[in-house]
Amino acid sequence: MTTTTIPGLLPAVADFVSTDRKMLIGGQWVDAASGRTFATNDPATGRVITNVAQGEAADIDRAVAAARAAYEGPWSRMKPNERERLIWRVGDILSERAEIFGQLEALDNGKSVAIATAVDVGWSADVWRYNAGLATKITGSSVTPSMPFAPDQQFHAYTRRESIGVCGQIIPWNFPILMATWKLAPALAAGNTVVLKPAEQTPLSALMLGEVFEEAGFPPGVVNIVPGFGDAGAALSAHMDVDKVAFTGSTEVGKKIVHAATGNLKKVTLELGGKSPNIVYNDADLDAAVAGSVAAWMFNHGQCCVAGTRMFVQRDIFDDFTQAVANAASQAKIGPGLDPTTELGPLVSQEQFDRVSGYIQQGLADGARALTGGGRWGDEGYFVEPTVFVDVKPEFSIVEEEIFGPVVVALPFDDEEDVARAANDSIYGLAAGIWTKDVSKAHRTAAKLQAGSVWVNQYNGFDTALPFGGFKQSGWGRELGDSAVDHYTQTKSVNIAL
Ligand code: TXE
Repeated sequence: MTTTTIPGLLPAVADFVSTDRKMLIGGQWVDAASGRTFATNDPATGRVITNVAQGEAADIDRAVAAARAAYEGPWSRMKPNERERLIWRVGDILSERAEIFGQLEALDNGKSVAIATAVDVGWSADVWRYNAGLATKITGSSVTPSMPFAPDQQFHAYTRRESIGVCGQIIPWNFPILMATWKLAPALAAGNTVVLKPAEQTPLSALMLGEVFEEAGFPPGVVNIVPGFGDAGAALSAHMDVDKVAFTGSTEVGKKIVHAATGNLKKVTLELGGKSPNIVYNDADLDAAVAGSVAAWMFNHGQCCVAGTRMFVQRDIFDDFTQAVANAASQAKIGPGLDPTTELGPLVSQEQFDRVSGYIQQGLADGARALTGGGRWGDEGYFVEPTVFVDVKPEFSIVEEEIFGPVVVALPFDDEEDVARAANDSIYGLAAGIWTKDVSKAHRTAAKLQAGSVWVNQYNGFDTALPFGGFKQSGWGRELGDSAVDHYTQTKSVNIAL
C-alpha cells in the first residue's frame, strides 16, 4: 500500500506506484522469499512513494538459477540479429515512454524531470540502440600461427569471442535507469543473461524497465531484477554460479566485491568513485569556463562519479574566477525534481544529506571559507545549498575525499607542471576537465593527467561511442563504446592441425 498520493503524476506513473512492486525472476513478478518489503522515498519530501520486495540471498539464488536456465536454453539458441532486434526494441519503447520513465526517475531520485527525461532516459534509449548494433558485430579473427612446433604441419587458427554466462550487475542510485542500461545492453548484446540489483534508494525505474523486456520479446529469465540492500549485492557478487560481476558504486564496496568474487574467480568490472580535477588556465574563454565549471560539480546535484569537484584555477585569475563561479552557482533554482524549472534538486536520501552536510561542516572547521552556500536549503527534503570553498589545503578531507553533493573546492596553480602534479595527487582517476584556448597546452595537459576521460573546453563530455572508466582506484574495465561488449565476452583460440 502506498502511503501518500503525490499530485501531478502522469496516470502511468501514478498507477505504477499505487501498489507494492515485486521483483522479476524467470519472467514472473514475485514477492521476496521472506515476504519482506522496503520503502522507497521521495527525496523532495522524505515521504514514502511505495514499497518494494526486498531481495535477499534466497532471491538471488532463485534469480541466478533462472538466468542460468535461460542462458543454457532459449537465449543460447537466438541468433545475433534476433538479439539485435530485441535490444533495439527496448530503446524504442524507452523513447516512446520517455516522459513516463523520466517522471518516475525524478520522483524516486529527486533529479529534475526535464533532465531525467532528456538525458537519463533519452541517452539510455541511444545506448540500447548502439548496443543493438554491436550484437551482430562480435567477431573473432583468423590468425596465422607464428611458431608452429611441427614445421611440416599446416595449421588453421582462429579466435572466437563468446559470451561469459550469467552476469550479476549491481548499480547505484545517481543515474538509476542509465546505469541499468549501461550494464544490461552490452551484456545482452554479447549473449549473456543477467541478474540486476538496483540501488535500494531508487529501485523503481529498473522495475518499470523490467516490464519492457517481456513486451520486447525477450525469453523469460534473460533479465532478472532483484531489488534489495547491500546484502543482496554481496550474495550476488559471491555467488558461485555467477560468471561475472559488474558494479558501479563506492570504491569501498568495489573492494568488497573484488574479495567476494574470489570464490569462483568470476570476472569483475568496476566503475567507482572520483575526485576529478577541473583545470582553468588564464587563457580560457572565461564565460564558457565559468558556466562549464559550475555544471562540472553541480550537475545531478554533485551526485556524479565524474563531478569536477577540485577546481584548479590559474593564480592571476583565481579570485575573479572563483567569485564568478560562486555567483552563478548561487543563482541556481533549487526545488523538487518534479518541477521542470528546477536546476538543483534534493540529494537522494537522509544518509547522503547527512554525509554531505558532515563534509561541509568539517571543511568549515578545518578553516576553509565558503564563497557561497555552506548550509541546508529549506526545512524539508534533502536539499543542500551549492557550496564553493576557497582557502583550502590539500590535506583537508573536502579536498581529498568524494563528497557526492553540490560542493567544490578551488585551488590556485602557477603553471602546467604544477597543476598536473596537483591534479594527479589523488587515489582516484576517473575524469578531468581542461579550459584553455591553447590547443597545444590542452594536448600536453591531457597527456599528463591520470584520468580515464579528459574533456577540453567542456565538462561531462560523454558519448555513447567513447569508452568510459577509471584509472587508479576509480575502477577496472570500461563501459560504453565497443569496449563494453569486450568486457562481456571472452576469447577462445582454436588451433587446428590440418
Ligand atoms: O554506495 P554503495 P552508497 C559513492 C559516493 C557516495 C558513496 C556512498 O561517494 O557518497 O559512494 O553511497 C550495493 N556488496 N558513490 O552507500 O554502498 C548497494 O546496495 C555488493 C559513487 O549508496 O557503494 C547499491 O546497489 N553490493 C558512485 C550499490 O552497491 C553492495 C555511485 C552502491 O552502493 C554492497 C554511488 C556489498 N557489500 C555512490 N554494499 C559512482 N561511482 O557513481 C552495498 N552494495
